[in-house]
Amino acid sequence: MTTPREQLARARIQLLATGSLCRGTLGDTVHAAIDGGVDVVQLREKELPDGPYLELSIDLGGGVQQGGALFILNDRVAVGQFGACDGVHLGQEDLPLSLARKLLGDAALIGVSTHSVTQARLAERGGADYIGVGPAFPTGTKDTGYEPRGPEEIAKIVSSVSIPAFAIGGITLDNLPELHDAGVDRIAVSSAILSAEDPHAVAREMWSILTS
Ligand code: TZP
Ligand code: MG
Repeated sequence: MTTPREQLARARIQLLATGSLCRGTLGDTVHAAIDGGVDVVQLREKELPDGPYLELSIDLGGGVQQGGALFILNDRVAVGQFGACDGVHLGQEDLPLSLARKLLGDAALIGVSTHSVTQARLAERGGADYIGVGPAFPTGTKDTGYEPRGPEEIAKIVSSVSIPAFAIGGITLDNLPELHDAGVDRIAVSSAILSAEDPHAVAREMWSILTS
């Protein structure tokens, strides 16, 4: 059987899943995207209190995992302790990695958002399973507080670690080729897939660019 870490090692596209960005239901959109090649789904619902977030994660997570994708929770370590996910994703301002690891145990996948080579190496040394690296391009989805890094800087950060590193922020079908040409082969995407008329087609096209 493939372990979650083996699955992560092969992953190319992480989808940040937020219902308000979808044209249809969150569930239909996520499943279409998984069919198109998304291999990690990170549930990102900033406004939902823990109770409804837990219910949503149980509803969505089983289907995501049955569809062959990993299921990660944005930030919510306490909800992650319930166990209905493969792990959590932490921002620089969230619970420290060492504490999240103590609470969730070795089996959990833990990702960390990074914005520089220093942060990327710190996350790797601290035992992160993967990192996000961004923002690559301007994005309207999150006020990141950081200037867009651009393809060359993102590729430099990605290549500074040996754990999986997913470029994030403003990635679209239009700018993905330049990111890939710079040396990036894993991405995390929200609006370009969720808000597309055909999320399946966009995910599939992104996957084929990343694997070309
Ligand atoms: N963290 C850095 S950029 C970003 C997050 C959550 C937003 C990514 O969304 P999009 O719509 O792919 O730019
Ligand atoms: Mg966060």
